[in-house]
Amino acid sequence: KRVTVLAGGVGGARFTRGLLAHLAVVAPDAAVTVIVNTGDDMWLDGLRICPDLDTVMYTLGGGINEEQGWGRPDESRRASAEIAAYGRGWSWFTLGDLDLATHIVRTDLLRNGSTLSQATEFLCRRWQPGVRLLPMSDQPVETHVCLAENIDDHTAGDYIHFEEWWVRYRARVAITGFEQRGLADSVAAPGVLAAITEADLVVLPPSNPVVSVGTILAVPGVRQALRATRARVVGVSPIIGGAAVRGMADVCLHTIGVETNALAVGLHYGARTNGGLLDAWLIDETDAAALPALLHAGIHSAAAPLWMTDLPATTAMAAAVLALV
Ligand code: GDP
Ligand code: FO1
Ligand code: CA
Repeated sequence: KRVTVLAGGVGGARFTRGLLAHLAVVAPDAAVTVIVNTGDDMWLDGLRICPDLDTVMYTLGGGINEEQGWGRPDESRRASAEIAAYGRGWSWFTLGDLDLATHIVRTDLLRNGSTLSQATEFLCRRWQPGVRLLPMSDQPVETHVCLAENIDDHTAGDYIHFEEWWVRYRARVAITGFEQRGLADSVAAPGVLAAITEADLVVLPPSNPVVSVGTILAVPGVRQALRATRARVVGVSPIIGGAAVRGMADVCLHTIGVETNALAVGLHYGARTNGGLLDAWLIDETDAAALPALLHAGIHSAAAPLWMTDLPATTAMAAAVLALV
């Protein structure tokens, strides 16, 4: 009846779309809460940008650019071209004109005293995502990476924002680790801990285990809430056949010393019966050889097709998650 998802951007958003489609058929009265990573958030051009919140909001609200997975379709870039003409902004980070309106409204709300939760609720009044969308925290938390080499105007040892490393350098510049600024002192946003402890099912969707789900898990109280909830906690592997399906999650995993395969990520989350988080773990059918090791580790697992190629495939994935518990 009450389902809570801990999501990043594209992977979390697409999975939740399939989950909603499946629940519409089997449990039309189910209520879904999505707790979203805000570690990718940043100030740019004087505006507060929340990439993962917007990706989930646009995807579920029917306003996403399906090809690129983030931002709006039919975008224009006149405003960012003007900002670039002043020599300001990040030329390698696209802020489309339609998307800019979202950032302007959000920043206006924040500057007038709204919390990020309140601003998100306001934006969702327009987009009607069909879920309760909660930022993981109302305090700013920003993931930075520590560079292991010199690049452009940066020196080894410098920290740069995660989005600069990810988008500008495509994660191809070596790093020594992640620093989640503000995380230790952050407080879970209103409703976040209750959404976990009072859920009937909690899903870790196929989001980046390090910089998306990992960041949410590190908000004080979240891990304990997951350990304490009477809900089943089910994860869906973002790794298929030893590869990050889209994006560079493999580099993130390598940085924290986790191998890029469905077994290693499942063991990284760990069995709830053994100090970890998972009651169950869904892996791709091509990774079925990992099932005995997962079961041995106390994680109830199954294999199913995990490519979110279209809505029917994603809906079937959500069905497989529900079938596991
Ligand atoms: P981001 O914030 O936009 O990077 O999105 P997320 O953190 O929510 O998800 C990104 C992760 O989704 C990637 O690292 C992939 O591992 C995973 N992913 C993307 N597409 C698929 C898919 O079709 N199937 C599965 N199983 N994982 C996917
Ligand atoms: N991703 C890109 O690869 N390039 C971009 O220029 C870019 C702009 C952008 C603007 C707004 C937004 O909400 C998301 C945007 N993204 C962009 C996606 C996103 O920030 C990252 O790919 C993920 O956060 C990585 O986890
Ligand atoms: Ca993200």
